[in-house]
Amino acid sequence: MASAPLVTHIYTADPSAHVFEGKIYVYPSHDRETDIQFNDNGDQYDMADYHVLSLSPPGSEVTDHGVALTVSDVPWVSKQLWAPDAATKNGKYYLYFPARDKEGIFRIGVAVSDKPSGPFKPDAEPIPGSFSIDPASFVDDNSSAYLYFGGLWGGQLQCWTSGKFDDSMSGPQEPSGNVPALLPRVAKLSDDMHKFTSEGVKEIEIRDEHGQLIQADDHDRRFFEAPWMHKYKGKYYFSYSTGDTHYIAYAIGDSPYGPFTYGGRILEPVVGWTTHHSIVEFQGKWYLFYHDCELSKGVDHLRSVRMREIVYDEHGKISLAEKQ
Ligand code: FUB
Repeated sequence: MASAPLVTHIYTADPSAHVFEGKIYVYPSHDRETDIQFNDNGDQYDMADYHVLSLSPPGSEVTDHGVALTVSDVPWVSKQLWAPDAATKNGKYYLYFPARDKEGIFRIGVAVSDKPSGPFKPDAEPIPGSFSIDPASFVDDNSSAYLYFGGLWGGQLQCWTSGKFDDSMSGPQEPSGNVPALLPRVAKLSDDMHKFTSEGVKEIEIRDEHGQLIQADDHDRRFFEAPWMHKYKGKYYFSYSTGDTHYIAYAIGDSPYGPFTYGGRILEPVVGWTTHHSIVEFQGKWYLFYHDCELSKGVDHLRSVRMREIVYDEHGKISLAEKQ
């Protein structure tokens, strides 16, 4: 059972939801019409700006705050403003966004605003040391802030296994066989939220019930893209898309760095190839934000953001609430 799209006047995808100033703010990609044919490199996702949405309470009218950042605002970007996220600290709001630089390599930028709705002013350069796609920010109870990121195939994570960009690995490639799957990444953010700390970028381990790393051939459980972090009852929940098997899965750990143990699936495949989500608590209830292509009748790069309530059982396992 799908919920209604949050908005229908524009196509939106990759929703990152947060509660700021007592409202739910959603930071989605802004999908647009393009003649680019579907391919496994994701060239058809040719987005050029971001809009910010807000609502309070769930079910109420959604406000589109208009263009918050556009590709021409960002000196280092060539194209493809993909899945963003936002965070607040020190009284400011930070928008984290992936895009291809002038060499066609995905990097992650940061832009700042005094308001959660933007407009956001971007830094002139991407975050030093950043790469790949799908940044997801998480500010812990002690105010330490982290950026999770990574995505395979068009998202280029497989190009960075040596630590340097390897163009020969571009496109729909990843390890196969009984070897560990590629691992998502996390970096602690500096106090000013503009850089990674000297800790650098770390890999995040996702393990099975026996403590073994999820293997590359385990496409139902291995990380593909769309990381998200939330905390529930003191546990860290790392959730993600499995990509070519189209699930939203999650893993649970005791630290923001992991390791995380695979916990199950939150969302089965939706209409469309991609699946991407976020999880947020609002007024004591928990919500999953996600997208699908029902409104565009399956056109893969024209997606719509939706939300559904989720619940936890006594063991901390997540499922969609039956009654929505
Ligand atoms: O929207 C472009 C890409 O599609 C995102 O970065 C991925 O997570 C997938 O949703």
